[in-house]
Amino acid sequence: MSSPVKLAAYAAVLAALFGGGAVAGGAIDPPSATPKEDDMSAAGHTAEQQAHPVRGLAVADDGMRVELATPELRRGATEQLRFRILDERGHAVRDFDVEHERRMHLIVARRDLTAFQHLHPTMAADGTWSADVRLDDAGSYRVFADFSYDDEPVTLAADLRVDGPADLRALPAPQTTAVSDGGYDVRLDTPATRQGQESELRFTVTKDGRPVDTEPYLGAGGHLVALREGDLAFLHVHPTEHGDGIGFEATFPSTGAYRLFLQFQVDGEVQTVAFTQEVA
Ligand SMILES: [Cu+2]
Repeated sequence: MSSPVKLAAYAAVLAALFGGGAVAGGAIDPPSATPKEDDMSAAGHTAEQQAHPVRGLAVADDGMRVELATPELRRGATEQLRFRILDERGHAVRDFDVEHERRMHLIVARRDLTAFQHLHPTMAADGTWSADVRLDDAGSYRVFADFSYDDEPVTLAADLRVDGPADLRALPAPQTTAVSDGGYDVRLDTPATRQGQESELRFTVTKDGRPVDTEPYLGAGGHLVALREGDLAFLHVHPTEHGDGIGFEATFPSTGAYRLFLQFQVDGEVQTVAFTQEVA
């Protein structure tokens, strides 16, 4: 690229960054002014990201890495989990996009998928994110930092240890009904799911046999995290607007078992419920 063209492109990127940053930054976070190099032009990234049906298998991807400052937490105590997202030069990224109403979604899942937490950490001025978390069971956990940067969805993940005797369990067999942590009955209706094909996952919530009106949560009818058994690959799913209940579209990239963690809100309280999904 010749110099004038390169400079023009760089200026356009800066304008977009500062323009977008000023609007979004005013809403929640202190504005960040970290200029990007011209290699951040996103055209190549977009196609590459869309070709990635699974994420969350790596600590580093697409020029960013997650650095977990607290790779070990004590069992049964409220501890502060801290991490940063670093760019290629080792600088903390601070100018995240707002996605699903937040700049950062933090998922903590036990390796055997028996434990799941979805947290919204807060960011300090130096780019360090922190969240209080309490893990009552020893074992190995996966920490997913799910965010959007430069209009690209990114999910990076790192391992977290909780020391002590660990009792690992097998994944529960698939069932079409489950009870949320707050006692709501949830039914999962899904046609047979096949690898590589888009499937619709539809959840309906009842209590004592009567339908329950759920409230919007994170800008949608609900929030769904799908993790693959074996490697905890993190699937990207899309909420659907149409139909009854809470619906999502998901494409399972391979056969095998997945654990679906649905969250929805009723009377201001977030409910969590989990299902096992077999994919043929
Ligand atoms: Cu979130």
